[in-house]
Amino acid sequence: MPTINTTPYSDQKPGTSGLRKKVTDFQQVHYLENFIQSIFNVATTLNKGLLVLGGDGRYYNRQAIQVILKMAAANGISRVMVGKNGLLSTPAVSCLIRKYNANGGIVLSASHNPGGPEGDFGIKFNIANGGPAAGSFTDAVYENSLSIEKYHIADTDDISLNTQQTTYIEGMQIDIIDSVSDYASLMQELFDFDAIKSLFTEKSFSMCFDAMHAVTGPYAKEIFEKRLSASKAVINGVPLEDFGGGHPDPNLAHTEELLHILNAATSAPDLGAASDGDGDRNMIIGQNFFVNPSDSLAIMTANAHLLPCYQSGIRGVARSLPTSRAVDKVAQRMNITCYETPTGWKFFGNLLDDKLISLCGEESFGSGSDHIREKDGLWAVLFWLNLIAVKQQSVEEITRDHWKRFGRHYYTRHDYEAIDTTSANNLINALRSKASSLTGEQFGTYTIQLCDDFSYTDPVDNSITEHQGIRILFDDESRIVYRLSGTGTEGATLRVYIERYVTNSEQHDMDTQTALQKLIEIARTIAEINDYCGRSAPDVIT
Ligand code: VG1
Ligand code: CO
Repeated sequence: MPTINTTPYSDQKPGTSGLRKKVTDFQQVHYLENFIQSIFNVATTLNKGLLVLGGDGRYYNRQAIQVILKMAAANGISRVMVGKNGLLSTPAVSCLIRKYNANGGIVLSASHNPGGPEGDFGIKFNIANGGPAAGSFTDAVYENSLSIEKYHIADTDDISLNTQQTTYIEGMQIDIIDSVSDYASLMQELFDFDAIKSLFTEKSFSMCFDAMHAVTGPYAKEIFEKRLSASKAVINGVPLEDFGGGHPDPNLAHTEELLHILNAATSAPDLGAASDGDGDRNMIIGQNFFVNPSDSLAIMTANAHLLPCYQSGIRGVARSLPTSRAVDKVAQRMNITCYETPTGWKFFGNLLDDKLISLCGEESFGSGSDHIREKDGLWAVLFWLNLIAVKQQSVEEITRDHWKRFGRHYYTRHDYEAIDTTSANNLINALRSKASSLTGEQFGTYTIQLCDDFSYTDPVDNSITEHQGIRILFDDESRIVYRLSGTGTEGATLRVYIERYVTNSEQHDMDTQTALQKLIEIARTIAEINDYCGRSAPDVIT
């Protein structure tokens, strides 16, 4: 098989979730091939093994799949399972790897980043447990990419991805599979589909799911409309290469159409939901009511025992550092451990594999459980539907009840996007160096109890991950966290996470930005955001 000479690129370092770059970067000569060969060089267990391959359907998905298939054949992989039309959601890849004992999977996606010829593309590698590869693996891939001199690729025609079939490239078997059925069946095993179905057929309950022209369209139609009889539940359900020009990020800033439908004065659906480019994120809303993702994780934890799949109870839970501490309150009450991890799903893998936790989540609209090793957007929507079917309460009632029982964590994230990378690094370094001296400092009524640079020791393999974000804890349980994004493709993005804990239920109805106003100002002052970044306001507030 042909071996092609190549020269290395210096920028193939994966971030929070795989390698994410502009499409035009991936279109550079040998750029894609170099990175894929580096993966194959490091993932030696793929040799003579099974690989799962698919993507979120964005621009360059199909071209990349053809290249990867030819390279897989030339690298000694025995068999590849590919989603029809090249489509597989991130959770579906995780499900397939586990179900068919694959040796790994490649997901082609830049997740919630915009797509199209001028947009972003990305590559994630998942290991045999179905989850994202750990930092040690991606570091090794990056090292390999820095000195790569050749790659292997079969010299053959493209294959058709449009029909389910089994075909071969130079002896390597390729199964083009239905993208949806295995995943949909797993969901049906986990949740009480009869109870959910009766919501739609016997009660006057209705829902609207916004697939944002991303990968979940076919999954949502099969699950909500076909299996659960929720008629006309899905909007923007056809995957498009540029997501219809939209930003496939399920939050209040990017789901205008869905919000309009849910906030209608008459006949608004009871539940609104959306997911991102690759289907691993979720947003849950009720009529004129938004469920903060951190609250969603806490509510799931408090109620999981009511659902068939978690009847026997929850072992433990985990949340990423910037996620609000709402779930900590629940864990405390339930007497289970709540782990605090760095940002990114890869840190949950060991905890799930070792059965230390059953549920986990992130503030960035991600939640999941031990059913797979990725966050899972449709799973979260089904969880809420099942909960509504059991409790016979609205989204708002469930959430307000929760606040009454556990208190409310007002929570917001302020993003400063595309700022100068050096300035962003300077800001974080300055915070880091003054962290320890901030303890005891007072800002109005707020006193800093602790300020540090978050470091995580994995309780399973004892690996240490440092410099994961600056956290400031106040004596009233308020908190500010700062970190730089690891998924952007332009300059740096500073994320500032702010929360305040309020137990008095008479104060559970404030506007979030108003409730957090003082802390927002304190966060800007401490980090000197204006001075370092020249920005007087964030670009995106979630
Ligand atoms: C962001 C989120 C993080 C999430 C990651 C991947 O990372 O903050 O919580 O795990 O995206 O999600 P960052 O480094 O930009 O803050 V996805 O849906 O892009 O695979
Ligand atoms: Co995603």
